[in-house]
Amino acid sequence: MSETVQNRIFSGVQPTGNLHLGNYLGAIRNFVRLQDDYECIFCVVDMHAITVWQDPKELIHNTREVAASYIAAGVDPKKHIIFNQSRVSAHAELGWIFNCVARIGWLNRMTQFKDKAGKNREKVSTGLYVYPNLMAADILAYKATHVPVGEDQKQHLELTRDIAMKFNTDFGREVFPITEPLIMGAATRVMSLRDGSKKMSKSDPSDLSRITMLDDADTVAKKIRKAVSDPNPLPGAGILGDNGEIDSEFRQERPEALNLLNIYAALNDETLGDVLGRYEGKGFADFKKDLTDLAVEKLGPIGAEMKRLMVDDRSYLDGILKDGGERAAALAKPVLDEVYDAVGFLR
Ligand code: AQP
Repeated sequence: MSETVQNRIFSGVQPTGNLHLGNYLGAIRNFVRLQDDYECIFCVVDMHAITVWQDPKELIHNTREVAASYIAAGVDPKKHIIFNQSRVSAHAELGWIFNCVARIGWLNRMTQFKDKAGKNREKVSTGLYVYPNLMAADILAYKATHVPVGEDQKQHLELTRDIAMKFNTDFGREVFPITEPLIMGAATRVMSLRDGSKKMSKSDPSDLSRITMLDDADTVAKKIRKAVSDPNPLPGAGILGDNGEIDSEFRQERPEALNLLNIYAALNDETLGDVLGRYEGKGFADFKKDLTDLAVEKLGPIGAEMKRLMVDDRSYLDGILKDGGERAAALAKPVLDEVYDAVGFLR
């Protein structure tokens, strides 16, 4: 039987291009911070990416881009595992079993599917619909005990827990752990620079909506300059309640201002209160200049290292993914053996 290692993390990012500040602050930066306390498996989830059409050449490029971002941000690929999902067949194999464990009603409740499919429900791939089952397989193939999740992935992790419980109950064995979410600190949701009610996203048609991890200093400056804001001066810490909650009127009426303030606080590793205290009464022009300098200071070196890895050190990068894939496969093999035995597959 494969053992459950305490404190094992699985997480991933889709190689769908335009890796952005939200992916960095909401996911990749947290990976770096978790690596001292957890045994980490960081995946480039290329099988999830193809649930919507991906150009094959771009998919390869984007897979390297995500892997490079993990390494450039500071994940240690020797100590932890970095690989792309399609290298390890256990994901697809366990994903199929979970297609037979999860219920249609559970998937019908997934809000991300509803958002992504929109009015096109009949025309999207079946992969997009069963995506959460594959995500459960990603996590449970390694018996991961913890998954760092942003707001948008909470529901999918709940489904993973439901699948684990149903599998354990159906087959009368405690095969899978009930994975715990790790909700990370501030800026779990970075919003679009063009519309403070929409999350910053790779697939937003407007380039100006996001700062990417590969943007150069001029591009970052342009995007922040053009970011939607308002003519009013910045508020002070008075908009925060006793428990740090943000005044609902401010949140509703100035979502873009709030987003820029949150981005600043997250990049500078401080609280929103600290930022508000410093900028109270100032206008957006000054604030945006400072935010630009900060974003360039924090993202610039990471972007430069990503480019170096992708262009000058591609064989090193590919070697990391290959080695990571072999190590991941070795961890997943006994789990899959246990699952096949529980299910009754003759081997
Ligand atoms: N705006 C965001 N703020 C904070 N975190 C974010 N993440 C994504 N957008 C934000 C986090 O990044 C991780 C990887 O996301 P993903 O690649 O699996 O796909 P996604 O969540 O669907 O990301 P995108 O960028 O919005 O892509 P598209 O446009 O293709 O849907 C996750 O941990 C996610 O929480």
